[in-house]
Amino acid sequence: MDSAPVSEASYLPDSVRTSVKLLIVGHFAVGKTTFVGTLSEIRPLRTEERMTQAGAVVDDLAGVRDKTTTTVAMDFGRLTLSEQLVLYLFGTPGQRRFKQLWSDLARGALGALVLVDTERLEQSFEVMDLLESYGLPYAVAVNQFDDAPVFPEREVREALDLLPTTPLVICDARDHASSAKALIALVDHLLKTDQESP
Ligand SMILES: Nc1nc2c(ncn2[C@@H]2O[C@H](COP(=O)(O)OP(=O)(O)O)[C@@H](O)[C@H]2O)c(=O)[nH]1
Ligand SMILES: [Mg+2]
Repeated sequence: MDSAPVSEASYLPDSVRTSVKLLIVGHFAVGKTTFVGTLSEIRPLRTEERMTQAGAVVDDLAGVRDKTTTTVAMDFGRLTLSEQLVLYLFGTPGQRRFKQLWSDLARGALGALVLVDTERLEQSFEVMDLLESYGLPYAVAVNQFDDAPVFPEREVREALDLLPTTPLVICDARDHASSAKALIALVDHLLKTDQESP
């Protein structure tokens, strides 16, 4: 049993007025669990399982680095952005067989951060199509793996067919400041989109 003391950060201050649900999405092994773990101020809830040979039939493991566990339902974390604003982060699996789960997770979500890997950009289309079908605004963050190619922003935008208004940032999902910056790019985008809508 884990008997770590509950830290003060586990409790929300009374000043919090707004809570926002955000999805952290992307294809298999793009860094969603890492990202939520890096940013969450509470011990993130994870539903990881060891990957099995049986899963290899349904999950496309091509190009996946040394990964031995996979998220079977979702990751959940919390980040207090200011005294008034708290973000709830839902890491949402990108495997095709989890599409059903999306309709539940998308409910009440204000937007999504799409993590992408420059090694496998084409694998991000499926998840961006899903977001568009739910009408969820999103920002894109390249999770820059050490061994992945570095492309100029313009080329990534072109390859992903992004709208000029869709924010594109580069992050390292293992780094707190860099991941927070990516999330703030999304929050800024959502605030702008909200102001523009009638
Ligand atoms: N080098 C590097 N490795 C990363 C980064 N983000 C995640 N990883 C590793 O990539 C693997 C897949 O990450 P994970 O968070 O489980 O991906 P998920 O399937 O999207 O939840 C894990 O072994 C991570 O430790 C990153 O920014 N750089
Ligand atoms: Mg995961």
